[in-house]
Amino acid sequence: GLDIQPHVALIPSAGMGHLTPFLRLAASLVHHHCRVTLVTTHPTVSLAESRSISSFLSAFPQVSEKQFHLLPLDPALAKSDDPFYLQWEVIRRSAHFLSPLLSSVCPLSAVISDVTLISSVTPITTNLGLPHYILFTASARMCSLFASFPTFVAPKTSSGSVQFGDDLEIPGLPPIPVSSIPPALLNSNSLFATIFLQNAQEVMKSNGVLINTFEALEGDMLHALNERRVLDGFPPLYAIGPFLPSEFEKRDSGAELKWLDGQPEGSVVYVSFGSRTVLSREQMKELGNGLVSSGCRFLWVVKDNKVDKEDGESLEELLGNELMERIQDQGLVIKNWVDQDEILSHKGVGGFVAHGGWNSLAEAACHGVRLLVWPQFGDQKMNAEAVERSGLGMWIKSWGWGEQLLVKGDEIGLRIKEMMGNHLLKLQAARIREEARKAVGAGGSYFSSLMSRYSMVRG
Ligand code: BUP
Repeated sequence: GLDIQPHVALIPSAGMGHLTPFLRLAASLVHHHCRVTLVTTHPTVSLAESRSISSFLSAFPQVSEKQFHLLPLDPALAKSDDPFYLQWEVIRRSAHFLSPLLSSVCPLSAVISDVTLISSVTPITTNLGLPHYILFTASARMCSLFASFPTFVAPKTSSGSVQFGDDLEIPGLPPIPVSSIPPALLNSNSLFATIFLQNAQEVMKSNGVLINTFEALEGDMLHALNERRVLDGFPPLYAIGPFLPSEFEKRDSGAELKWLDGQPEGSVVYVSFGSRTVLSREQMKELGNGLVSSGCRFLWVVKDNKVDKEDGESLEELLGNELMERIQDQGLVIKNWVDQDEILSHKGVGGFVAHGGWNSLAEAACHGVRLLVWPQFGDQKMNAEAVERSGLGMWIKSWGWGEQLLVKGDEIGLRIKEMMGNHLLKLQAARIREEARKAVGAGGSYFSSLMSRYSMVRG
């Protein structure tokens, strides 16, 4: 029949940066009358992930959960010390469980899996004859590197290091400086590079790539990819962003909101480095000094552990009493998980100092909050470049990668002042917000019609 409800299985990967966009997509699919099955990995790396999954499932009882129990991994077998990259590897090594799991939820119309899992899921969807879509969880600019990576890695040196020229040339686009490439990709023996390469090869077999971005943010990249100027034969890229947070993500943010209510409009700098980035203690203090010296009001979310299951230190221990005292009149410092969307949508907030995780940047775009991006690792410089190109924000190339270089408080303070005082950025951010509003509905209905086409074909 033509009116069969489409049924989509979603397979997210590890880390809030990957889980959050999947849950937002799931919520949007439900609102567009799709049936959704969510594959949940057990265990998760962080508490934030397991909490987020539980609140999602209680908010959407119509979504079926399929529990995916992972094999234990001997860390000695995997070449990484990042708990999130290790979990990607664990999921890959447990992928044979996914086949019976997905067969048991047939009839499915399509499977959407995370970009980190493509090569594990492709054989299964091929075997089951199911359309397979990929959710790419970073910027379209990062996607262009992903698409073209296999053509850049050969030939390798014996040490496994990849020989790049000065810049990566992508026809018709500004080149990607080698200094912006995720450092882990420069050594093709690293776990990250191995997974990245396999997935970039296998993505070619997928039916399409979904991405949380929109025309006003990354129009030129989207066109280049879809006109196959980046790579011949790359699957269709569907810009279905910006993804919106959903009710299940609400947290009690009474204290932050009360403080924000007392601040002048657009005066506050929000500072957060995402869910898995920890600054060194020394860098944390310099950032604190920089925020104070900027003269701006600020709301700073401090993180002292990569994985939130571990015990942390108190703010006094982390920052010292002297700095804490100087901060008091000017800012609010928090160590807990905050409702970032609520904060970014508050009229008191005018700027955001961010690490460059794509979800955070897209959220800033949605709320018209200008950015100072300070990339720390992975795809974050690529994302920062996208933001700079769109006009939404700035980043300071000489700061280097977060772990490599101590940036002094005075310099940080100056740049924050520059970002907050930049009238052009403010105007552009407001314009991008308007465009984001328009893009929301379009992306959602576009995707739902794509999905119903599949249910018709298969129904
Ligand atoms: Br911290 C924090 N509250 O306190 P990114 C984060 N978030 O809502 P990441 C909160 O987590 P990767 C908090 O709004 C965003 O949706 C935030 O994702 C939310 O960075 C998400 O910005 C964080 O992509 O992941 O966590 O470093 O590096 O994988 O992108």
